[in-house]
Amino acid sequence: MAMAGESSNNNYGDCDGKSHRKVGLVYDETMCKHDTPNGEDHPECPDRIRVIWEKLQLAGVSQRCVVFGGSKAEDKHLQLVHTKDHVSVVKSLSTKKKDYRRNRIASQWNSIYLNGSSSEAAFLAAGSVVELAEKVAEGELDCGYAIVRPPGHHAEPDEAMGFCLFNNVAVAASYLLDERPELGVKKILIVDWDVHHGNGTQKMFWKDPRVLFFSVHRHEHGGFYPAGDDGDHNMVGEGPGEGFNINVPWEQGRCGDADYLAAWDHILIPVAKEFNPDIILLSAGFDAAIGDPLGGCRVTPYGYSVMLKKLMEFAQGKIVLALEGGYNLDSIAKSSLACVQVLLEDKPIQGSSEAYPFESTWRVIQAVRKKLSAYWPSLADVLSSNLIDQKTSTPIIVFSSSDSETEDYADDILDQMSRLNIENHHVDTVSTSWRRDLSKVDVWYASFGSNMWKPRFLCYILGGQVEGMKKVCVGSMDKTPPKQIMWESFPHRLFFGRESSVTWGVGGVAFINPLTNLNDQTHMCLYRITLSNRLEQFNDVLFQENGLKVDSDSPLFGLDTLQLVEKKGSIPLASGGWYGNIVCLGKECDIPILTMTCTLSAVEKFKSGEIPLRPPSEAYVNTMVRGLVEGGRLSEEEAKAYIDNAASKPL
Ligand code: Q9C
Ligand code: ZN
Repeated sequence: MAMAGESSNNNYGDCDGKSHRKVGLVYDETMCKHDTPNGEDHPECPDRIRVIWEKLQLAGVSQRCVVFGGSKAEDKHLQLVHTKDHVSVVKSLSTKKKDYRRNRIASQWNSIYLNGSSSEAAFLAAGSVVELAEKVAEGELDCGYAIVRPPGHHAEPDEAMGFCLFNNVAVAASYLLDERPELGVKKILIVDWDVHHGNGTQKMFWKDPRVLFFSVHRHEHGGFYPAGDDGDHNMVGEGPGEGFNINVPWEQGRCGDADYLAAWDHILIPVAKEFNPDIILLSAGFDAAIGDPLGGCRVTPYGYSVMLKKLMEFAQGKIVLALEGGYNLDSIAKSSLACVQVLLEDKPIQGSSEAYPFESTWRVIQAVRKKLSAYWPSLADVLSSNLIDQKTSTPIIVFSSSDSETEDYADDILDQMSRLNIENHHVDTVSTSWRRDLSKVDVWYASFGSNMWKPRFLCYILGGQVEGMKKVCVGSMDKTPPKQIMWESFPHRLFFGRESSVTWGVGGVAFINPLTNLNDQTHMCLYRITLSNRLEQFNDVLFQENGLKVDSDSPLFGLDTLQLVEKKGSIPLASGGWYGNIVCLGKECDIPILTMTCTLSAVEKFKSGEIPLRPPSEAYVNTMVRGLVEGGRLSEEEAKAYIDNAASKPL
């Protein structure tokens, strides 16, 4: 792989003769040396910046930028926002000979790991953002992107936190304001679109009216990292800085382009116009991206490019992006590329977004506008009801962390499960109306994968795990076992796909094509979900299949959806999981037979190879075989041949 310095060619003009902006990029392989002390997996991994850099090179865009290797921050610049003590503690890490000394220090901070190269990487990350910001402020560059790690926005004056050692963006902002007055930077807008609240940055400029800090983040009333009230919308700054701190705290996950762009259009952009910054620093975490294992939001590369484009209308386009979080390697690479293409202004932005913001998004936006209108007159108007009537109502299930990602981490899964239990309970006792309504309905849940084995399916009802499963199920709120079980075959194609799953490890898992094909027959085990809260169980199975968590507004799958699926055959739910497509296979005893599989568009991706077809793991095969054999459907040999056939035929 090329090192940063090798490609610092300055041919930022395009071959079509159009003039482009002079875009700076910082990349330095040295920042990859910061890693966990014993090589344990961690989401904030060295490959994050490597994949971004490789993507920019492969796409041919880094070659059109001015590329810099990193440079180390000076102590006195770090001390503009950090205590002397903090700077010297981080500096001392490199001289420590033993991991255990560093581990001791790391353990005193929240969510921090350290190795012998952490200090060097931290100084480089902060120094690189300083250098890039300086060049943009001077006019040597128009704008730029610092592809740095460790990230910075959680780091507070006297402590490291949340994978962050120094607050890179805050150091750069203070450097411009305090150390380089001759550059004429008097007002800085810091935009933080990382999915987490930028608590460190907020603290550092809390009383400073020269810095307008805007953070949009998943908050969930203080339940999302970094938990607490700091990210609340009532936190507007203090003293001379009052009104110069703006938090947009999402109440739920699954926020996507529509939600973020609504916050842009109805809060950030009008305020930015009034504030009229001299330069913009962007805490560009990409963990609100679709597919991120920690964020649970759904911003697309297109969404990021539109948000960035809108910011480029200010400060004559002087904008500096600094990488913060972002833990799905593919998502952060694609999102970064989209952003650099916007910086280069080399093509019109293409794409489209899902329809509307969530109802909760409008609620949050209205609350923020109300609170901040005391300081920013452009926020004073009440949003028209035509506007806020355009909304996606919140389904029961809130995307949290997908079951699908190989990048999932045991800690986060456990985290998610403990939340699930609490929230299930909350739903049960506080908001029960939909659960009561649905208790009068019967459905058959038809399974064609591992759930054909009853003990495995019961994990979704009773909780727990069976042999071969790498993950524990939380179970359903209603623990009544299925009342009736029967087997049937349906004319749908069974296949196996995906590289791996959290529950089964490496290997594909079972799907059926939602479309019927009379040449195919798939064996399915039907569990009768009868009266008394049984459809509630169906919802609980659905969310466990899709790695989702329960919210209190309405069920993901309700009576209306049931009618719809009976009429239309299949309906994709906006669940974000792999099994978010409900297919009605017909009726038995006048009860609808429902199954869950992927969407038609996912089938297309399997066909094209964009998502891999993969034979299932041994553990998964064994579970299916047990189901088929114990259910009296096939002999062991027949079952193995049946699976083998489905796994080896092209789609
Ligand atoms: N249960 C950034 O995105 N998660 N930091 C800790 C503890 C920490 C994220 C979970 C997430 C930090 C820069
Ligand atoms: Zn983050």
